[in-house]
Parts: sequence; C-alpha cells; structure tokens
Amino acid sequence: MRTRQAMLLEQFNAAPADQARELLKPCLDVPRWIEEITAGRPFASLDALFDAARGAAKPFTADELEGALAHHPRIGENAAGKSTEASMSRSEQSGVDPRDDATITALAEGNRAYEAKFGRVFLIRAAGRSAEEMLSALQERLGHTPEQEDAIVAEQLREIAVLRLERTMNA
Ligand code: 2AL
Repeated sequence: MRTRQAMLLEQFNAAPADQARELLKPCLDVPRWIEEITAGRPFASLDALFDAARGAAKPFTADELEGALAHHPRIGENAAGKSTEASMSRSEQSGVDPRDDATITALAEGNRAYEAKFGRVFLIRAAGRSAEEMLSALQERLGHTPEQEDAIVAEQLREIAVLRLERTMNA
C-alpha cells in the first residue's frame, strides 16, 4: 500500500511546473531555489527532495536573502491572515506566549536593536524553540558582525524552508 507521503511525492513529481512552484513558494520565496527544485523532478524519494531543498541555490545572493526575509514576521509578532505562509509562521512561533508581557517586550526591544544595527529583520528557525531561547539567541547575535549574520541568516532561512517543505509533504 502506498503511504500518504508517497502519494504526495508522486503528485509533486507529476504536477505541472506552475503547481510545483506554488507549493514551494510559501516554504521559501527565492525564485532560483524554486526553479532548481522544480526542474530537479522527479525525485525518487522524499529524502532526495529534502536533500535538493537543502542544496538548491547555494549560496543565496544578498538580494535573494533580502527578498526572502521580507516574508517573515518578527519573532513575537503573530502573522495576520489566512495565507499558507502566515499559518506556518503562527505554528512555528507557538513557543511564544502572547500573554508573557515581559518576554514579548524584551523581544520587541531586541528586534528594534537588531534592525537598527543590521538593517533587516532578526530571523531564526522558531519551530521547536521557546521564546526564552530565541530571546537569548537574539541578544547574542546582536554582538555579531554583519558577515557573521549573513551566514547565520542564510542557514536559518534554509532550515525554515526544509521544515516547511517536510510539513507540506506530511513527512
Ligand atoms: C520566523 C517565522 O515566522 N517562522 C520562523 O521560523 N521564523 N520569523 C523570524 N523573524 O525569524
């Protein structure tokens, strides 16, 4: 018997390219990443698909990073709306309790300091992390150089993308 995951993979392999692109876009809005994966079909297994997602469009250009970051709400801010992207973000940030005023305020202050220093949103893979963990990562990363942060942000974007793809493929 075929598993649900095997069926989803078959559908993804056989779908028109536009449909494959639509499925990938909420995971990571980097056109080159989307194209490489779409063109890499058919994948023999889900693991092969996830490996491709880990390796596609490597390294990201500065423009690709900036474009993709624009899709991520700040840590501590609930994404609004019904889009796939917004609901994924809300679920990823479920470790942040909106009633925990002290942590929410500290995150907001950290986000402001990070944006003032680096000129972009603080990004971290939120799934599986508590608000306190993310706050301490934020405070530590404020001490980094822009070059150090470029590398971390690229890696975190990729982690988020692969987790989102795994979720989409029900894996
Ligand atoms: C997010 C988000 O929405 N999901 C996630 O893993 N990280 N946002 C962010 N600024 O890091």
